[in-house]
Amino acid sequence: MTGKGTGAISTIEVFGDCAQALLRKIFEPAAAKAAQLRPGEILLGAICDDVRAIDQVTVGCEGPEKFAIHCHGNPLIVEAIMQLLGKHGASLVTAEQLLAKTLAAQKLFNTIEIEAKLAQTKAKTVEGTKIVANQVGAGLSEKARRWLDDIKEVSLDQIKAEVVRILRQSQAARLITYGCTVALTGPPNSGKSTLLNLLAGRQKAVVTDIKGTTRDWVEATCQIARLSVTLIDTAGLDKQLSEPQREVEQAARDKTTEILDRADLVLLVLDGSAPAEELDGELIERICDKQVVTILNKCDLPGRFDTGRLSKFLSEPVSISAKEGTGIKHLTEIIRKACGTADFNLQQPVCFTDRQENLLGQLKISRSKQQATSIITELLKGTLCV
Ligand SMILES: Nc1nc2c(ncn2[C@@H]2O[C@H](COP(=O)(O)OP(=O)(O)OP(=O)(O)O)[C@@H](O)[C@H]2O)c(=O)[nH]1
Ligand SMILES: [Mg+2]
Repeated sequence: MTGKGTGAISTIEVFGDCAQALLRKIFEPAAAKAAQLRPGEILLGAICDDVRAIDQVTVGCEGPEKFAIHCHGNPLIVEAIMQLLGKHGASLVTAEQLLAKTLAAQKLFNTIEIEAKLAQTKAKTVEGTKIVANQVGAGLSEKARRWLDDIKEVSLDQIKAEVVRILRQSQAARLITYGCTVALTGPPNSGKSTLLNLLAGRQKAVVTDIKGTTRDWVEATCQIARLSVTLIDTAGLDKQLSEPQREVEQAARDKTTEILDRADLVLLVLDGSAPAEELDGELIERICDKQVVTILNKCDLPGRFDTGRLSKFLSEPVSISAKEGTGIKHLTEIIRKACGTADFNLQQPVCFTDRQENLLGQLKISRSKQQATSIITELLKGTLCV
């Protein structure tokens, strides 16, 4: 029931027809007299397998067949107790699966709303929790209900147009809710690592004036413009390296391209104090269909970069000095805009799970109202795989 990872205490719920019988097999109470396991009792004792005590625990008797084992929070102890329960025939479910089952059994919520309850715990920002909460009794669940109610009166094209809008807005909603990955790229020495350190608010990456300082990628999680961002600093790509460095360069290049591929947003950092050089062709190829913010760094030095030489697809460059912190507020606003999250209306209907997105993708290309009806019904009543 408690979150994954190390904590002081973890709680494992044991419930169902044979819960008491199962607990009697593995729990040895500390008190000499036999434990009654009556609802309301809290007992101190040990969870034991055949040969040894796994942990000292307290057991809360919450109901005739419902118990809470409070053990020490080391994940290894939790795992050992879970395995022991499994060995004695318990079926193991995660807290998320249990919540999904409980909510489904209550029949108070449709599937989108259950997904929203589950997503609440995963949202990485306050705005994200609001977006998800707004899909309960409103937002996407309300929209889907309306589609079903009005299916006779409304044209399929009208529904499809709404679906396209929702899918478009969902990309930004996902970035706000679950966070986004931002990759820093550009030529060597342009100041990528300096910018990473500044945005992360700590010295994560090594900065020197030697070209090619960063070889391995460096990651930092931070908040930028109210977004939860995983920033990744990559190796500056340089074609003019001598033979002994080529192998390292190639490995760094491979890693950089992989990171660029999965980034939601790319910050292309250029040195504004140096004359424009032709950008690495492979780099341009990788980022040309990505959301890119072009940055002219080192604006504290005299500008020598001719922006007219930039490829057309690159955005109007933002001038900053990563060393002195100049222009960073403006940059964070541009980042929020580029992610489509500026002025985002938290009330609007959006998808926030793959299941919903897949179904809306199908709805977008549905051929008849009958087909649309079955997709919308699935959206509202389909079963969850958690
Ligand atoms: N004047 C000035 N110098 C800067 C600025 N940003 C970075 N530098 C300097 O530029 C040099 C290179 O900075 P890095 O942050 O290591 O550059 P990088 O892009 O990570 O370089 P690689 O890891 O080699 O690709 C260092 O000497 C920094 O102090 C800036 O805004 N102004
Ligand atoms: Mg670097």
